[in-house]
Amino acid sequence: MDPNHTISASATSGSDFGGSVFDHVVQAPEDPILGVTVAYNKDPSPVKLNLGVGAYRTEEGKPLVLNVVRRAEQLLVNDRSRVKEYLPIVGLAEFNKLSAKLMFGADSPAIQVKRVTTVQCLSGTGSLRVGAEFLARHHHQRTIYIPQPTWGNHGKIFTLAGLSVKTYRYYDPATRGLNFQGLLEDLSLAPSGAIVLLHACAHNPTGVDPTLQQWEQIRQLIRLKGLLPFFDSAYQGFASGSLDADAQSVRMFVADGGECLAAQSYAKNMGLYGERVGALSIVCKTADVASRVESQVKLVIRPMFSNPPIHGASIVAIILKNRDMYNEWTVELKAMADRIISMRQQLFDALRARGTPGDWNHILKQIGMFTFTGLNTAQVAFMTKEYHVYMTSDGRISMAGLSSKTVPHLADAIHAAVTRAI
Ligand code: KET
Repeated sequence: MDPNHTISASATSGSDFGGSVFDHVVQAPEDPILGVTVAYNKDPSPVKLNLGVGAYRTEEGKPLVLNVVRRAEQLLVNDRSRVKEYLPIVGLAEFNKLSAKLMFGADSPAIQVKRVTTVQCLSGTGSLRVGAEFLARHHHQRTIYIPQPTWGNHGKIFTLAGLSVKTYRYYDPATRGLNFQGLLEDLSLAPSGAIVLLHACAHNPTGVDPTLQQWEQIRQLIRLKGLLPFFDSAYQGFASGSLDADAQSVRMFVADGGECLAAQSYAKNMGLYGERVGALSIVCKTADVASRVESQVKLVIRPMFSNPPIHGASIVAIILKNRDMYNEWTVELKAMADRIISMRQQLFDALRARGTPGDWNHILKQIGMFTFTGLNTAQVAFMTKEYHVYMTSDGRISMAGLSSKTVPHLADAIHAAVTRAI
């Protein structure tokens, strides 16, 4: 090689080209939900309160690792026969079987005749995404109807998966309840085959669920119109404290012999947020269809994340298969649900005691982790600025982030926001 022709280091160093190849990249906004925690973390105030993300906190304001989860982890650590080999593309078989039972019922005929395929995915979000990508490839109707409003990530997940997103009316701000007529009208106008996203229970962000009677009407309409239900089950056990009661809506749609999808998350009900444990089930007409569907779901997963992580799914499997541990889990789950319900009563009482104008009964009536307060964006901004209370701009507060100690501060903030007529 001719030394005179060696390329000088400076000629190739990035700095000599002036700008970055990414100079055109603009700063993206923070996520509307997870960004609340980012802002909260930056606030030095000692009275700051994070009611943004839906994550359970104890009465002391601390994150909670369930006792039963710690026990399961101990068993995992002590079991020297466990290895870290890759799981199959569809995940841990035992976890999938037990997750399907949890969702559809221990004696579900659909499971018995093998018309359900269940695959382990990356928590609720990953399960929704895999299900949506499968539908975008294989379902004849690529439109999905999501409730208005809904969890902020739904629209993005489905759009990026290749589905076209439309909304159906769900919440009526005037009554702070379900817009049942609007829902029925919008779904009856949906084209045949359209996918309908339904929150299995504890609708996020509104905390408003259909009654069982209303579910039955929704079911009839969906079946009559040949729509395809896709359930998002992120809060099983958190709505009522009972795992079976919170799965009723989904089970109604499986009992009629029809087809549906369900995305399950163990983030909230087992407190496994960061372990990213969830499952996607596709309930088909027959075992033969279910087996072909599973073969195609594997083709979605393999290039996306290859196969799912082993640790969290192993924790879940240990708890679900051991009767004693399962029972311990249900007790701990009920305690979390009950603490949230007691926060509802305490916040309601605190506002009443302050004579805060407005009807606050919805705080008691709403179901699940959140209260959809009805506070507007300006009121939320005021509460954050003046009281260091962090919540999503749509007025949603995570009741699980409250404690007896912080209720008075929140009530003061709400009272000020409402009475200052912002
Ligand atoms: N579905 C719904 C309805 C939902 O509220 C969440 C999370 C998820 C799915 C996804 O959870 P995962 O962690 O992927 O299993 N909601 C809370 C956290 C978040 O936004 O990521 C929230 O609304 O605060």
